[in-house]
Amino acid sequence: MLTKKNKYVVAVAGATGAVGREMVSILEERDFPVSELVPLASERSEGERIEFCGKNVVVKRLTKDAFKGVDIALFSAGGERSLEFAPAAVQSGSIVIDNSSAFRMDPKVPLVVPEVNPHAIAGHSGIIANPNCSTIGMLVALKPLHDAAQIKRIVVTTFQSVSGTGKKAIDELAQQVVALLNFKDIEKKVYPHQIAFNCLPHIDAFLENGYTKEEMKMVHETKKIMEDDSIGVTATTVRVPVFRCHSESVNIETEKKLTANEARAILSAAPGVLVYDDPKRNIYPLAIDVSGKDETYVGRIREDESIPNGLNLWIVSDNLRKGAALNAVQIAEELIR
Ligand code: NAP
Ligand code: 3JN
Repeated sequence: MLTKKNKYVVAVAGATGAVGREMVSILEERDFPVSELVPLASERSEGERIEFCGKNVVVKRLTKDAFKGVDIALFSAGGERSLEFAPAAVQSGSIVIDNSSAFRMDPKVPLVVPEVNPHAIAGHSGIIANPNCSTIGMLVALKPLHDAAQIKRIVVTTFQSVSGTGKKAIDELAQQVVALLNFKDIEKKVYPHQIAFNCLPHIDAFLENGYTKEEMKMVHETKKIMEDDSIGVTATTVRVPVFRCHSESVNIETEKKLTANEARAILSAAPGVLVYDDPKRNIYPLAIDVSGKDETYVGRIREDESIPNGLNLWIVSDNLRKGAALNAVQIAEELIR
């Protein structure tokens, strides 16, 4: 349990990464009551400085001893590090909010999107898991529709930005674009194919069933967060040459009929959702506009004319914010409330 305090010691494991840096800036932006920030990373970053609230805080090495006195530990240093260090952090008395997939499907670990299932936080025993970025964006928009009309099936195709892969992938896209525009050869270190000016239907490892791990994360995590195993989910996840924000084309089939206007009205009142849907004026969510925003943007809301009760939606959210760092900080805010 977290003891109520005026301010908390907060560690960020993976503080030098794409998600970790965003966590640090969101803690500051949202005025999270931090008495001390403890940025942790690998030995490569030991001694580097991270700016937080006007101060330069020295990055320490992630070790099992690093969590003494830490109240809340935000983890975004990869699944292996979470498996190795999160139990030690809990042992030291910290509550861990973990961004990796390491504990997401553990029945003892709540998997939380605060707009969808905040009540699940109460059941934690030291670790709370943050879902995958593609799942978070989709469910912020779909939960209110599920409450209104009971979703039976979800068919989703994602268009995921390179920042979802981390800082090396951001550099790879930038370098490939510059190289190609200068008629030079490209280097491929992060992705198996050229990502510049290309779309890769491949995110994370392929599984025996032909899907990727990313696709199956969306299937399993959706059922757990919505607390409804009856929802059918099928996903195709695609990496696109966009720096930031994941876009998703989502088709849902519902038990009860919802018109596009009814869906628009429900989503307009939903927490964390912004309806951005006026195609006649070329208004629909775009990755470049949603970048840096907290809300999940929804547009292109249409009835699926091929079935009696179906809707199509275009959902865009900032993968580093709502898809990762912001969702984790919102969980921490719920914890201290
Ligand atoms: P990234 O930009 O590559 O950053 C990785 C971070 O982990 C860096 O701070 C790195 O430290 C640290 N790290 C790596 N190996 C380490 C080690 N052996 N010991 C200690 N620290 C180590 O990656 P990212 O995009 O921020 O993602 C990090 C993790 O967050 C992912 O692996 C994933 O589990 C999770 N994530 C979740 C979502 C989501 O959907 N919710 C989205 C993206 C990422 P150095 O700088 O010292 O190398
Ligand atoms: O690729 C993306 O857009 C999201 C990536 C998420 C990710 C990257 C590396 C490891 C994850 C995740 O959160 O599912 C993991 C992981 O399995 O922890």
